[in-house]
Amino acid sequence: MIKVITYGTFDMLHYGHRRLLERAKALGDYLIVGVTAEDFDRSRGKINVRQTLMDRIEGVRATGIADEIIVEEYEGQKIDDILRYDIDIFTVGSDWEGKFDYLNEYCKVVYLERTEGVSSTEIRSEDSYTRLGVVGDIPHLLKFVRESKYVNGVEITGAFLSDSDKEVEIIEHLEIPTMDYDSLLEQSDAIYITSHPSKHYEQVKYALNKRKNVLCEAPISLNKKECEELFEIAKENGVILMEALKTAFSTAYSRLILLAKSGKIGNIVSIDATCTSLSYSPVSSAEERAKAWNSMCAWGPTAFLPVFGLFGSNYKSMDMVCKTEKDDDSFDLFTRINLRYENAVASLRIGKGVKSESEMIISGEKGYIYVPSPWWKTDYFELRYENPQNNRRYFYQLDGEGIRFEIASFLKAIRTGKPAAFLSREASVFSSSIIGQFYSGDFSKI
Ligand code: C2G
Repeated sequence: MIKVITYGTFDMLHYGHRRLLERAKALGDYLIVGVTAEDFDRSRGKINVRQTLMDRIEGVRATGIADEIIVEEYEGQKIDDILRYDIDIFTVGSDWEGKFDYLNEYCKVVYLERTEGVSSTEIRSEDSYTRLGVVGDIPHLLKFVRESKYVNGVEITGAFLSDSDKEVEIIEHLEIPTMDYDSLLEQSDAIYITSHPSKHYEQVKYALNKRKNVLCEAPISLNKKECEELFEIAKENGVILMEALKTAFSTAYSRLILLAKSGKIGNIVSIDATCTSLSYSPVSSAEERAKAWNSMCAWGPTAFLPVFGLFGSNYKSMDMVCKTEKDDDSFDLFTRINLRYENAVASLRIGKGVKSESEMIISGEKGYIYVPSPWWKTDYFELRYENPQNNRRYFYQLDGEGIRFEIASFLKAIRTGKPAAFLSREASVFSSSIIGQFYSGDFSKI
């Protein structure tokens, strides 16, 4: 019996896939099809897959061509599978020509002519194509636009810059036109905002009122009332409003939250998280300061994310201590926040003018999760126990600091009308309410 194996994502299974499977089957007597797991696809850069693994398996099964279906989960698995299933022929489409020649050592490798004129990418972009305008300041905008190139189904229409001096620079780097806010909104279905936090509320509201979907760098607004108002406008106008917080889209971060929730470290008693970056110099002029992000805006939303994710928003009391600029209480160089819950406590340190070890520790009654610095863009964490033999290490590749996944999630939210599960309205309201307390001066000073 000649055994054949082939692999693929098989997203929104189409004629090209079916033809490939038929010809693969015709090469032998028994066909095994490896369908890629979500994590594996993410790690190899396929981030726009529409269907779940179960649905894609079902698609392959429904063709009736495969004799057996397996899941492809890791790099190098093909060699393992060929040996384990005693495979005679490995086959794949000609778009992979030469890429799998190394498997010749284990079995025969056959590249089958790819079917022209049909692809999952085209099918995906036919039913949705988003024109995205970008608004704000240079360093963030550059990163964002570059990352958007990894995401299918999105075209950057142009940029509205906070700082018009930088126009030459942006045109040079991004090769997209700059224009005023109204023209940009007119030409776009959705908008990404990364201007100074003091402008977010007005800019977001303006775009929402023009029925544009909005992805806005956190914090979306500087107090709870405005945040709630913005989400209400979005709802009334039938558009998506989403806070951009790349940490929420890092695989390692979302996995560690799930592990913590599943009881791996027992009852969770405390979260200690630190976020610092020395990117602001206290001697800056008032003009420079007006453009800079204080600690609360730069780091607050990131630090609040695991607290909301694990403890929710019902804290009993809060205690905030800040070190602010000499003549400006609204600019915190460093802030320490303790949030007391019924049975737990969170202790956060955030700083733009103070440096510290930016790690996170989630402590439970059975063990703890240790996330090394910088925890908000980590690809690695550990579960640690009293008995070190039980310790576990986890590694998840993080490409583009999570930004490309954030963009893909935003597009998905627009397409489905449902916001991303990781960044709910409630999470944004929680974060803006603490930020609001800071701006109302509800803290003690050191
Ligand atoms: N295919 C084809 N014609 C098309 C589209 C796809 O022949 N018009 C083939 C591909 O060459 C591949 C299979 O159908 O052999 C599945 O395609 P995808 O779902 O795009 O999967 P792919 O990313 O090619 O994964 O480990 C993964 C595999 O190596 C291939």
